Amino acid sequence: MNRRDFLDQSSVGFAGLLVAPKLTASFPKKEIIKSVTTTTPYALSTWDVPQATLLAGEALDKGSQGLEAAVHGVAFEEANLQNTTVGKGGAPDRDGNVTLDACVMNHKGDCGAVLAVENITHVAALAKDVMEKTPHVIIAGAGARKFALEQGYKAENLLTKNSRDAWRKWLKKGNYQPEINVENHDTIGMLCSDIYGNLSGVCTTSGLAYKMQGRVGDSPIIGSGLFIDNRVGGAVATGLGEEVIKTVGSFLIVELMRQGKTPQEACEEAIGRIIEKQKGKPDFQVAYLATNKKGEIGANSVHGGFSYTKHQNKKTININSNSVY
Ligand code: SD4
Repeated sequence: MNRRDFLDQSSVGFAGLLVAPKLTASFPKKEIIKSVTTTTPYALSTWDVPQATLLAGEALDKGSQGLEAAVHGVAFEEANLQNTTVGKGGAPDRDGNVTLDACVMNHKGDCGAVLAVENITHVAALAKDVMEKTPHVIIAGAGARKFALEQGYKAENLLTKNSRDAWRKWLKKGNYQPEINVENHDTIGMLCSDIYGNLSGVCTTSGLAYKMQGRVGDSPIIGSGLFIDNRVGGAVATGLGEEVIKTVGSFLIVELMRQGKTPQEACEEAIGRIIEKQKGKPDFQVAYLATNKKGEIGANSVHGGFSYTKHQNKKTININSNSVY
């Protein structure tokens, strides 16, 4: 069979699959839903990050679009040297290189991501630039750094004295395993609903502490660390990226919400999918945060200790998530 015949036959085959009725029938035609609800605007972020969530929330209150607000909010944590899992001051890989991952997705379904970027602090903004200023969705490594410098980002040493000292201490342990435990997670996943109720999101991280060089987790992978469908809702993940990727966690949650589950039910189902593959109680943490178009919010995690921050009606509060263990 020549290539042409193959393509013709496949397109017939695929077309056959695509006309399966219910997949498209129930979607509203309009991409952007401009209904102002009583709950919007609001900003949600994984973990206890009041300042970042407040900054995003205030921007939304002033009428900023969701993605601008989210990128603005997470920039605070990217520059926060006390946060050792995001941005500058993030823990390095096992060879001592700090490599950052981030992605963004807006209400139109556009997205951008950068993977394993060195020397650039504000990788969420960089992912947004990939989305807006290049014909691509993902740019990795040296290419992402080069693009950042071309865009006027400053090259910085992201390894602080504290993170270097902690890394050297870890090296002395000699077991050469990345730290995949219950406590070592603080990736910032932020979901913003603007004054029109349009949803956008961001995920930014330095990834697992002492990972192998070049390892990339779920955080910059659209559908795993973050997914938005403005007709349905949005979800973000934090925790052991390998497990999130295996279950395409954030996409799964949005699809479950599309089928009628609340954000809470959808997060619980997605955590359940991870746990059912383990033999007994997992020694790692994964947590999800989700919201839908009604402004309902849900969160769930494998282990206790996960919380999220919400800014709404000029108040910023931290809320404990429920968990399986
Ligand atoms: C990763 N999900 O790279 C990230 C880690 C994380 O807080 O959430 N850290 O797998």
